[in-house]
Amino acid sequence: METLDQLVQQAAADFAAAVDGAALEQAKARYLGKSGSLTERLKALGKLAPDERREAGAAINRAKDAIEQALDACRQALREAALLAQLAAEALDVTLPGRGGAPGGLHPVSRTLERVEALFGSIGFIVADGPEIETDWHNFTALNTPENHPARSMHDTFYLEGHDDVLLRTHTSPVQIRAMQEHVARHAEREHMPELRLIAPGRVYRVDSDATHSPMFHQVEGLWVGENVSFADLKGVIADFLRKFFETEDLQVRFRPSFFPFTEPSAEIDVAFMSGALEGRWLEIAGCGMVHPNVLRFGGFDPERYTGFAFGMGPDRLTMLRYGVNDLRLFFEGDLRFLSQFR
Ligand code: 2NM
Repeated sequence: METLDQLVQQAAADFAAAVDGAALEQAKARYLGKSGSLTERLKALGKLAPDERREAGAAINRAKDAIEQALDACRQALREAALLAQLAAEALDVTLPGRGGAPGGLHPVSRTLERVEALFGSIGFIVADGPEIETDWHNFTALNTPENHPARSMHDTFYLEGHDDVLLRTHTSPVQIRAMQEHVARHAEREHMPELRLIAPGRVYRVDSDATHSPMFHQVEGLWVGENVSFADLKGVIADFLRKFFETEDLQVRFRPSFFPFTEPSAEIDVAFMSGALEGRWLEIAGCGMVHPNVLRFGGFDPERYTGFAFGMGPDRLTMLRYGVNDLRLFFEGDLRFLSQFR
């Protein structure tokens, strides 16, 4: 039979050879378990004479301590190895550059508005804005709209509850009224007033909702007032703008007589592309006209001395044409699958 020292050495070697915790516990059982080799020796003590028993028992206990120490050392080593393996497996390279967020982008209608502002800005138009909640006077009366005009009805215009003279603006024209009044007040002392050139982009509201109408939509209106502003200027400015906006000289522009309360004469502006999917089809794109003398007067200008032209167009529609979008509602649903195509 092997000596206790050999047993201890054998146990230590077995423990060291264990590849994981389970193997180590199995090895332990071979020595310290119920019928482990060391346990058997303890049991055998009973067969020894009492005087031999004490010394043999002490030797076995020393061997048991040594085996348990070896076991602990191996348990510790396995734990450390497992921890190192886990750390290696879960290692993060904190020096890698961050992934970052996906870059956002402007809404397609905002892109159109920026483009319109830049193109008109290049010929001296400033951008003006004003309140979306307006008075009946600024939205209708100052724009020469008769008291009984259908646009003033509750079917067409959102009024604020409890007010019959406060409403959500139905166009950005009240901005032009405010701008005219401010301009005239600012230059009241001068013999020659500088020209007023502005565009008014923004949200407007009408009681209307279907595939081609949203109760909220966008408008850009423009205004040029001066001492010799003519319909010829209007035609040149608009045609030039449209060719630049659509980035093509192959664009036909026509002015079709029409009516608006705030302009006289008035016209609808149609365009026809000379290539592409919409080739040859006339599309209504804007309204325009010479500012009505009553409107100039409400704005503070003397209509005997000053004339002006104005126009209004829908940037939502301009955006649909420029990008080939076929449903207006896509602009207002906030669906990223649609919007991210314009990044
Ligand atoms: C349009 C069509 C024609 C317009 C008129 C004015 C103002 F305030 F100067 F009188 N601003 N915008 C106008 C004229 C708007 O939209 C289709």
